[in-house]
Amino acid sequence: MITAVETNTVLDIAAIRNDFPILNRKVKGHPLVYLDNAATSQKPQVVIDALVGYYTELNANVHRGIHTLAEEATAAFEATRDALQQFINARHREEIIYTKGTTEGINLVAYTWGRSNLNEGDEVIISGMEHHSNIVPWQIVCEERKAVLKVIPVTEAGELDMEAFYQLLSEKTKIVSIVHVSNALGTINPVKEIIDAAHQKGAVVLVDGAQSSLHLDIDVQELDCDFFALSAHKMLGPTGAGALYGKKQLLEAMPVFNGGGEMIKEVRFEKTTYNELPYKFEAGTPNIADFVAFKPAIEYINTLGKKNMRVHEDALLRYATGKIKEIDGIRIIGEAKQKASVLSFVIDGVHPQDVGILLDNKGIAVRTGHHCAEPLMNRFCIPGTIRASFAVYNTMEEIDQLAAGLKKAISLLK
Ligand code: 7TS
Repeated sequence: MITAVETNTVLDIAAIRNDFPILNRKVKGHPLVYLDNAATSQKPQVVIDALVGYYTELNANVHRGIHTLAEEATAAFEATRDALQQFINARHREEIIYTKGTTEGINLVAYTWGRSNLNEGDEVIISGMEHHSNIVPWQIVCEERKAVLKVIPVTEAGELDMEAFYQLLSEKTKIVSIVHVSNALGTINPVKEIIDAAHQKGAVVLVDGAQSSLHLDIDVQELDCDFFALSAHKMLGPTGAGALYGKKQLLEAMPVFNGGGEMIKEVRFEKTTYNELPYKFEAGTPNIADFVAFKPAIEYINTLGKKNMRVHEDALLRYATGKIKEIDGIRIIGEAKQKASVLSFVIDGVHPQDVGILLDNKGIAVRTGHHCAEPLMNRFCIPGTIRASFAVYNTMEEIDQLAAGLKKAISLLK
């Protein structure tokens, strides 16, 4: 029997909860229990204030005007790039390309680096636990360039089969594109080992950091990854903003992505020349407000400290895992040794969606389904899972409510 667990965190979780106004709302008459953080995190008041403040005080287009608003908006917009550079420890600020999110970052690499570097017979390695956004762009570009997509299998425990990876890796491998933390299993993958091995064969590596950038310390220079993609909305920030890190030399050699304003130096009908990094990849008016409000999210994470957050999140995961295992008929999917903040499970004879609906009736938000990782679900021969994913503002009491809600749902559905 699992009883209350000490989180040993130095953080004041009750005070942190007060920073997130949405946590005060009720759903179907019950206090919201938000356990869908892997889909998107909630936003602290400082981020909401920055969004409102931008439209109240600053709104102007960036990089184009000499009037005061344009200058202030540009400064606020660009300040986030500096914050991001520090956040992931990139060597140069121009290595931070603004994107709409992880999906766009991966597509950017596939369509620019991929189209100019992949040739017939070359190989791209991904894994069996990728989100669709790290599968489909590679399928598209492999088909176009007649390259071959190879997939690292996933073990029963939900870890990468590293022996199989070493067998797949060869001089034919041109890129390995790999998820850092699986959104469906919570597995933390050994990306440093993968990067070092890929580099020895002359391949580059893209790390999908959608799920890791809030929970793990990210140092792109130490990792030595060639690309790293992240989304603001999974890091307490707004939707519609994200970043792609790329090593400067690679980004400089890559062809442009979208064409339009901002990404050009000079446009002539005969020939157009392109802007320097990072603007060469940033065509059109961006989500200015969202990038401005991304900075306070990064600062908020820095103030709490990722290590402190991890202590609490790991305690939540341990406690939830123990609680769920006590319930008859529940099977956890993904029991890797290294996990972060995600607990996926199935219940014998019960469809995940039915459980999700019953939990929602109690105000408990979980995600059910394939989590945009259909091949992974097929690997485990299941239609989907019930996924509870945790963030720093979640509590042990919320996990107790989840466990009670699950017991009730099972008694109704079985
Ligand atoms: N990669 C991983 C590992 C993800 O978890 C997600 C989103 C993406 C890429 C795409 O990120 P986006 O911000 O561009 O959409 N994952 C989820 C999820 O688990 N539930 O909803 C979205």
